[in-house]
Amino acid sequence: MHPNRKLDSDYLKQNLSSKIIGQEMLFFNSVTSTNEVARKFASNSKYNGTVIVAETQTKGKGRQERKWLSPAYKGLWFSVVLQPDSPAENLGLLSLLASNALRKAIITILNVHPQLKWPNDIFLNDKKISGILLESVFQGTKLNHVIIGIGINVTQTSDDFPKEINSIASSLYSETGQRIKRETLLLEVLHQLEHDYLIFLSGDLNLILTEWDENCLHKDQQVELSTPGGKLVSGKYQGVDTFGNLCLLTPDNNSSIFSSAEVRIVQP
Ligand code: BTX
Repeated sequence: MHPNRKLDSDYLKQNLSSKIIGQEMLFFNSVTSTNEVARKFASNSKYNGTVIVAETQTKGKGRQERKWLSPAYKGLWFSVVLQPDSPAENLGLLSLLASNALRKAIITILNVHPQLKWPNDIFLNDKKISGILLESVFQGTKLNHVIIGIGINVTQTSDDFPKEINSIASSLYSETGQRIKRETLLLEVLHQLEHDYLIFLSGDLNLILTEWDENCLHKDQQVELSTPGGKLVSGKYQGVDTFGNLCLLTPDNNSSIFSSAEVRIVQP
């Protein structure tokens, strides 16, 4: 497969099976961040389900203003605009939904089983192969729109990652030895996302939570959380609540709930 092959937009449009997500797909060679492009459309109801795809990002974003490396042609870098008629507190669930949909798409295409790290990282063989950045705007107590930014490392080899992240990051090719068409994976991700999004809209939130929980990397583990305020909290991971928040049992036997933090597994 040619290493610098652009995504085939005609093939993608012709083979799309979803009815909402991806009906409108916008393709770019290079953008700062697909989430930034999506932001321009996101509040207009005409763009519900729109997908913005770029071959490379010059300012790909991770959470908390971290950088996301997005080398040209080597991965999938895209954002999905959604306008669910949903209470604001369901945002955390959408985050879990996105990572679980991605997990299922990877199983379907590559027959390997990634694991999920709260809130929405995807790991294969303990390496980060994908990341998700949700950005949202609220209107009162409701979600106005959500931008789900998804990055999937597809063909990078270990030389493609700078040494600071070389031991923690990897790609689907590096971990499986399988070369896949990026189009096939993108179509499957959009299909799974829509499948699970329709479940979310129907209100069957338990299904999303259960599937996510069963595939969680740190299930029943001792973890250390670093909160956005810089505080470190240790305890036993107890699962997620009905809003997708992380529940932690601290050493003094108290249950604490976190809506945002970084999770690190503490080796026994
Ligand atoms: P995160 O904050 O969990 O991860 C960012 C961290 O991951 C970085 O600080 C770095 O250590 C590491 N990292 C950077 N690039 C990569 C990479 N390609 N693979 C593995 N590890 C990496 C995760 O944030 C959320 C990432 C979302 C990316 C998508 S791409 C499309 C959309 N547009 C955009 O700007 N962001 C999203």
